[in-house]
Amino acid sequence: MTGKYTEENTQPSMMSDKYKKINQSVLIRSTGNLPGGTIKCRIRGIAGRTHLVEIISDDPKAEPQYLECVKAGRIISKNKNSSMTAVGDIVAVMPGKKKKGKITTPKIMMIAPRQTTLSRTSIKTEKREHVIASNIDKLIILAAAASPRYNKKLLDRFLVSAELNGIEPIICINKIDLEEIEYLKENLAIYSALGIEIYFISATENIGVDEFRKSIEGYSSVLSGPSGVGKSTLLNQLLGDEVQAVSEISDRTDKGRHTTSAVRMFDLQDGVSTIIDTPGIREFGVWGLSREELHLYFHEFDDFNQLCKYSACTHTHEPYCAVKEAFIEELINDERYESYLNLYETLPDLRIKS
Ligand SMILES: Nc1nc2c(ncn2[C@@H]2O[C@H](COP(=O)(O)OP(=O)(O)O)[C@@H](O)[C@H]2O)c(=O)[nH]1
Ligand SMILES: [Mg+2]
Ligand SMILES: [Zn+2]
Repeated sequence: MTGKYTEENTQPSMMSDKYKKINQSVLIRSTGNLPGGTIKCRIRGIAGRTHLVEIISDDPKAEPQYLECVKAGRIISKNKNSSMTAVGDIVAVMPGKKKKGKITTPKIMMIAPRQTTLSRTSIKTEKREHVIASNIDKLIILAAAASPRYNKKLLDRFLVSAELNGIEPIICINKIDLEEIEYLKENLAIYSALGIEIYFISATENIGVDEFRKSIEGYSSVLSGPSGVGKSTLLNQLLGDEVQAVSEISDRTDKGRHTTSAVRMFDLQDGVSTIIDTPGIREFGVWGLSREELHLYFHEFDDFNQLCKYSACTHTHEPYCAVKEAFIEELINDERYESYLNLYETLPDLRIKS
């Protein structure tokens, strides 16, 4: 049995809500009625125009069923200012129909509002949200003890982004076979002090992987981090090889170009947990946050925020700033404070200039 689309995701259409053209190929409107016969699916991979989706079944024991589909010309979606589709999205798909002896490609008719997203600023324009993955519970921030050594500024960007989007972050330091564990624990102690889960593992030596797996069991997770830190190696440890093959997808319809999906969803062997693999990122621009709000995501500032002389203190240059004083007195970790200043510079300033 497959789920029909009749629930909260579809809302009665509003008179004023017309389809709007957002680019050359798609018209969207934010609400509306779906035609009969659509089925509820989850996007597992996107390569070019091709979307690999899994049919969401009411029966948890049913064999998984997959479809390759494309976006319909008219879509019901609230994603006007963000990636139209993303891995993890719940969608309504109209199955292929017989036409002149051929079967038409199934089409995505509606994208359900996203519960959570892992987003970054778009490479093309800062005004658009680039959604890496959606509807996830946990963000696994994978970094390496060495080659390449973790970058705390990048960890901090991921942490801010996770909290901003309501995703629970987990820091996972791989390749601990290459560094003294005591040193690592001390160097990263600030994160456990902030209440963030942190694991020390070696994917090749299979150290700490089972313990780490327990932290993601029962959840939808997304795996992110720079390239070379061991994402593929860790995935292979977490999954059986045969499970991986299922999500292979490439766009064969694009003339000449053959793209493979960089972001893909996999199932853990327990049959409930999922993990989304993402390509290695070098830079990560936090999306949807202004400079003025940033300090709310650095929780070691919580005790000092209210004590600054100026209520709109940005904790960067103002006199009588309690946060800065705490930093000078070494009550606030110096690398975290530097990270704050660094991130602050990259975020938009929303104050009205007079
Ligand atoms: N020493 C060591 N090397 C590792 C470990 N995990 C992965 N590697 C190596 O790091 C390199 C990059 O791994 P890969 O999984 O491709 O990283 P990805 O780019 O994040 O997917 C490979 O040569 C792996 O064998 C580890 O725990 N210890
Ligand atoms: Mg890889
Ligand atoms: Zn201040």
